[in-house]
Amino acid sequence: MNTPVSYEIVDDVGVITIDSPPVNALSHAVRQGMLEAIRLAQKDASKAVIIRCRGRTFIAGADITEFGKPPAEPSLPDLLDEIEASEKPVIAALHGTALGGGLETALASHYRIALDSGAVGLPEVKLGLLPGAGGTQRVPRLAGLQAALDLILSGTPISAQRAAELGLVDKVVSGNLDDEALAYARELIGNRAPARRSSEFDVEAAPAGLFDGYRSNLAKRARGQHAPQRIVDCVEAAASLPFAEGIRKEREMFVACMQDPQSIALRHMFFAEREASKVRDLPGDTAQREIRTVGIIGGGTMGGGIAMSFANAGFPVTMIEIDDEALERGLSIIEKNYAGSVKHGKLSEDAAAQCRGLISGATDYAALADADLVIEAVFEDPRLKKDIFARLDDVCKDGAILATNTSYQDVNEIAAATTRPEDVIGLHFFSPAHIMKLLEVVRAEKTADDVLATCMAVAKQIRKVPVVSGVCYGFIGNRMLQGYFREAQLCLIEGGLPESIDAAMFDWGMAMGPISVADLAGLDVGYKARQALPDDQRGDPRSYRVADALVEIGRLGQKTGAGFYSYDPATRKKSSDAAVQEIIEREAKNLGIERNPVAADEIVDRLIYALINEGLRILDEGIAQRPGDIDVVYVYGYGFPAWRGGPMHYADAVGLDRVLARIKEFRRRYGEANWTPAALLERLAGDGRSLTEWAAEQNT
Ligand code: 3H9
Repeated sequence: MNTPVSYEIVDDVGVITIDSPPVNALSHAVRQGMLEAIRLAQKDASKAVIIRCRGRTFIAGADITEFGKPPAEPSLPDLLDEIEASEKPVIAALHGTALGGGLETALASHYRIALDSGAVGLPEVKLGLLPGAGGTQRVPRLAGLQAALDLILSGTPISAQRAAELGLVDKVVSGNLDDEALAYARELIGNRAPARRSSEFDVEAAPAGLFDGYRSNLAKRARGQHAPQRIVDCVEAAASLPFAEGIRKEREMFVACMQDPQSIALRHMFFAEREASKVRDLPGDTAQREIRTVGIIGGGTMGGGIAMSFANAGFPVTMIEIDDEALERGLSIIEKNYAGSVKHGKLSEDAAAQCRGLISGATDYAALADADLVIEAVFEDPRLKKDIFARLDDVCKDGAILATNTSYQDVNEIAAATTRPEDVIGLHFFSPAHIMKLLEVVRAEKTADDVLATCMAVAKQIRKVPVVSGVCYGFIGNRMLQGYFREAQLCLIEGGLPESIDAAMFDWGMAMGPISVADLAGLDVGYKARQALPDDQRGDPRSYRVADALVEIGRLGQKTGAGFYSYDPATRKKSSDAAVQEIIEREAKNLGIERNPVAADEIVDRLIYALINEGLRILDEGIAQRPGDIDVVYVYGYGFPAWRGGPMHYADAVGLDRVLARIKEFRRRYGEANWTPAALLERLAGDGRSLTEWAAEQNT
């Protein structure tokens, strides 16, 4: 039987090797194997012990797939107690990413050597957890309280060099880590180095106000989240209690986090993000096309951001604009964005210049003749898009992938404007495209498998999170948003104010309230779209009258300094505007609506349940592959709080029967047109099944 942990003696050094792909997570088998090995090492002739890993990384943490299952002995804390108690010096040899329980294993060892390309971190907070195997007690002892708080609260890994500066790593080496670790072990043996236990180190005295300062800062920065506050409690315990008591506090807090719905939601997101990049009916070994150069049509905000995303990942990009003036404008926005990245310390001057140097411009489509992937990013005019694709069909080489960044248009129709619809796909980026991580990959009827596989892989290369969507109006994200915005506007005219609607959603956890989002996006966009439609296709008039009235007096949103709010021209700070309240009241009166305040929980339920209901239709139609994909879209593209797990996870957490009952209540109160329960919701709630159960059945 293959065991993930082996033990051997090399000269007088005991070597424990963990080999458990893909990331050497601390599964039950790994913990068991390590325990047996450390016990063997206590009894043999070895004089020191090395813990090292095979494969791409040192231990990347506890095995997240085991969370929520019954605990199996030995627990990680028990194992680490035995490692630390070893009479012989234990040396952890780190490469890759030593994360979470992996770094905690290293900290419970007596000495740490790391490869210079490595990184260490405690990312538990990103899973709604805290380091639960001594991390909150040992890091303060080795690196100090503030460094501990920063490392554990950010969850972001630091380089091996930085870890050495902080005292978390003793030695950083290059070359062959196995050899270096053995040499280090011999050096320690030669020096008769003791088994140096970090639990026995003193903790510095805490500066006055340190912990409360972090707490109040987190109340804003990590609004609504429990794990960060609990982390501060644990580090405070490290400063004030003996090690054993601090560990007890850490355990208690870890268990509280583990059972917290916030952590369940974040763990769901961890796996949903990874699963989303897999296309169900596409074998993992589907051939891919080679992408070396990229063309972008349109140098506006979207085109520029997309160009930057590719250049940042090392792809040469040719950006096409209609004339020199437009091209100049587009390139200068890119220039400004890079300058901003340098100013904010996100890129070095050199790196920014290198990326910028990869973007060139042209006004002739002939410049795209050699491009492997061309992305059209012009404004939403279906005729224009079809013209562009017909021209691309003429100039692009055989096998080039032709993509549209449309947010709404029918990708099948766009594909039909070419003689090669199999090469056409939708790549829907989110603004600002060089920052937002979501990429909806729209698979049209005739999109070839290798085109889809290539785009999923390229998305990862440019550090996006890809989610596959079928073709429908607005794809996954924007289609769902319609009901969400409709309800926001209805709550407004029925009795709310921009501030009360935004506050309800912001307090619930959304990154931004829907009224502020509308101002940011520009009220003229929806207005123009509605004007193009006959009256009977514009939707519920109560849901756009106020917005239309604002557009008609030139209040288009942030860009004109006024929309639902007024904006300070210098700072863009928003403020309420009595004139808007008057317009809301006037329009309500014209529509015969008697305004009454709408409670915050009703606002939240109406907006979120509208999202959920449409999400269920999208699943039923097969537009999204699985509920988790929709969650990824909403968390990465629409500011949905990750700690609520996305709209579909949230629906399961509330209970589909309760969601259905509330939607039926809304149907009774507000009518059939906006509140017909999705058929899938009726079916699942009727059978007492959850979306998670349904998704598992779909996969089998
Ligand atoms: C913890 O340690 C708690 C302790 O403090 C206390 C305990 C008492 N477990 O991301 P990738 C899988 S909490 C199980 O695509 P990359 C992943 O699902 C843990 N599985 O690769 C994927 O599977 P698949 C703290 C894991 O190279 C495959 O590995 N640690 C785990 O882009 C490849 O992953 C963390 O939070 C795991 N811990 O990135 C670290 N990790 O191929 C979480 C990964 O079937 N992990 N998998 O889809 C990461 O951040 C990244 O995976 C890592 C590699 C940077 C390691």
